[in-house]
Amino acid sequence: MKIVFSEDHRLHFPQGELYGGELVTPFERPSRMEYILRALQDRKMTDIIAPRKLDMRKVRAVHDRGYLRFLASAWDEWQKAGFRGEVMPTSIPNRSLRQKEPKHIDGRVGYYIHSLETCITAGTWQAAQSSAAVALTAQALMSEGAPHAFALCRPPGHHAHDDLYGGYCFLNNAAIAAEAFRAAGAARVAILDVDFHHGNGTQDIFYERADVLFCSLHGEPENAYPYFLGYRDETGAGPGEGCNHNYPLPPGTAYDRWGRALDDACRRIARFGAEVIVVSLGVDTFKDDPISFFKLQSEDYLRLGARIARLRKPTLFVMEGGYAVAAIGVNTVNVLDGFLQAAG
Ligand code: OKP
Ligand code: ZN
Repeated sequence: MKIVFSEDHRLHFPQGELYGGELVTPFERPSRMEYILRALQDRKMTDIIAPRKLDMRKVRAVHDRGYLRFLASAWDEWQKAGFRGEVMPTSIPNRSLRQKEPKHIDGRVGYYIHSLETCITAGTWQAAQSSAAVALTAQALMSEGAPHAFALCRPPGHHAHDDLYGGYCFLNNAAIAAEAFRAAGAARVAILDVDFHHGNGTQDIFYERADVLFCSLHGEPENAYPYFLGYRDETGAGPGEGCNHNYPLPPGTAYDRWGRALDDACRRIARFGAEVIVVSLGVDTFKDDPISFFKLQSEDYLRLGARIARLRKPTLFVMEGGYAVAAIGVNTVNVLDGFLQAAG
């Protein structure tokens, strides 16, 4: 399997994540990639290439222009305003307030964020762009004939909306790749999001679209981040009605139940007639994940990969979350391994 990866991810490593009223070292940290790379090497998956130059038009096909301008200049503006810490908002246009972009950076940060744990630093924009380039390069390899690929993206993407960042995500790598598959001629694309957290950004981006099916298995929003999206009754709107499927699951969910939801999602994807599948691959469903509450075991990731392979469709894996760092290498590579074995 072709793997795309960029060392630029290191440029994004905030000192702080707002967690339980404290600023802690972010769970989403560079060492995650080192564990995955080591596990790939152990499994002799060494076909790793650097991304091609980023085509911004493909990013603009998904994201709002004002939002991209904001991301590109946020750090510099923050410095110019005389702020000394990392970029974080103080004021958010919640309910009853005007949805209008201010001029001052302190206000603009609030305007473009949806959850406050995520800081922007000097290198964040470059890292986010490289992460999108990783996803787009893997997508291009597939449009050029590869049957599958692994985009080892960092920072992750599935919480990023067209004009909102948060949940460690800035550019929605999976959505950008899905849109690029459409532009390259795939009539129907399915996105299967198996990260522990609901892919609110991806759902929102394609919510009214009939050409992109979105299925997500995740911790139920009553009890899990991102809290404000991901209920079962969110089924799409307008032409996209019936093209969005959420599988919210309770604390303690193990593979018996999780696998049944996966099976249902896979049957929907087959029925939808997807020509290509983008998998938002998070392994924070693992039993020891520090911020999640599912109970998957390392061997379950082999079964996950094998189930996806049984769809017999070109498949792009895009890395999302997973924070039990010592185990994320084995778990991630198990998905790819299970997929390759079953794909034959
Ligand atoms: C990103 B990805 C938990 C707080 C959660 C943000 C989590 C973002 C997850 N108590 N904060 O989907 O893995
Ligand atoms: Zn997650």
